[in-house]
Amino acid sequence: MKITEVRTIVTCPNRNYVLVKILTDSGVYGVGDATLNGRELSVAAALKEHIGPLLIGRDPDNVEHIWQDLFRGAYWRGGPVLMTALAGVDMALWDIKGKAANRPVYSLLGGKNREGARAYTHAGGRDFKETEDNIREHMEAGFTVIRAQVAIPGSGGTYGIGGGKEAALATWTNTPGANARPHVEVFEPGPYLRTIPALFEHLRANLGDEIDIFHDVHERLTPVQAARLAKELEPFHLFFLEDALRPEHKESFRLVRQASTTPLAMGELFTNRWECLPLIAEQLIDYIRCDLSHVGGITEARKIAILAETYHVQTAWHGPGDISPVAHAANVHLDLAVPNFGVQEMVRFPDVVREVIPGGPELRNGFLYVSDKPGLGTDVNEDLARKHEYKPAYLPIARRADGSVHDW
Ligand code: CS2
Ligand code: MG
Repeated sequence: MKITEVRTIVTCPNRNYVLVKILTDSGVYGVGDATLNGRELSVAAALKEHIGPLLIGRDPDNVEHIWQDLFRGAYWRGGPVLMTALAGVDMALWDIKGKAANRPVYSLLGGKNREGARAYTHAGGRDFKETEDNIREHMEAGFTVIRAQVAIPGSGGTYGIGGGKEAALATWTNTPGANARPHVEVFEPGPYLRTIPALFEHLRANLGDEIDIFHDVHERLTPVQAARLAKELEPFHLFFLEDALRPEHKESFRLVRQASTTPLAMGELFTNRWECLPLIAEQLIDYIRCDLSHVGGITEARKIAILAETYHVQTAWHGPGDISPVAHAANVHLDLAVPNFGVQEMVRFPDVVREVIPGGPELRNGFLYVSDKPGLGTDVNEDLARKHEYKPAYLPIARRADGSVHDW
């Protein structure tokens, strides 16, 4: 089999997605996800101008060889743009491999360790009661793990709230279009550090101990602040505390780890296994939560999972609305296969996304399932995709009250 064409498809059914379609001379094709939220066209250009042409004439079965060629062979390596482009190619190649072998991808990864992937979704609210009510709705829908965020007084809208139900939808946080500008939020550690322990005290008092709940810090704290938060949250038994620190400062996790037994998760901003390695090998985290679309795809995430398994670290792959159902399917194929699966983040995609990019995982009673179709089971409807043109859009920006830049 030979690769004959590499198509880069940029579409905006509800938000922007970048898909890679790799076609072969045998008629089999594969589809991968190369979406990088807010930087979509830079990945599309890397694919169109630099990476796609290198694949023509190659045998798509040699996934690892192509991966190594694109990662190391090009001298310039790593970073979110190139690793997302590589991830798109990698997923499309695994899709082809599965279709050619007439097996679903999980089967090629070692087969099923479990039937479904335990999933979590997002709850948010303008106050504690609204977050609590939103959690109750998710529990009624079958979820047993739920992320809880709440508006912080004085922040002008805080990451992850979106006012109740919207928190669990794959929607925009700002209005896309030619004049789009990032939404600016204020982040001050004082109100934040007072609010979050109080939120979890409220949730445990009203929801009991059984439901697994947790919080996403979104890399906003200093090491000592994160240590304080982890310690103060300890009585409320979080499932994990997500992304407490900036991705640059792996060594700072030692401080947080020493301060408490609150389980820690990290990784959605990492782009390769070497970034994960110190946290895994020193057992400074409990969950590694890279994004398959940003670490170079299934090939690299599988290696990260194996490293993690060696050190009692479980997986919790990033599954937000800004990656497409193709990447969500790749997540679940890997979730089913690895022994050290922990939990899978998910969002509900609106119908329009499911029409343009069909075949994503299905949720039943709090678990995600993929189809037994050969490959990833997902596809892109190119005619429909063309009708939904790219719209510029940005992630929000967090600033301190004095106007200086803070980590989002
Ligand atoms: C979040 C993401 O899902 C998560 O845990 O941290 O929503 C994140 O903000 C976006 O993926 C950024 O693109
Ligand atoms: Mg997160």
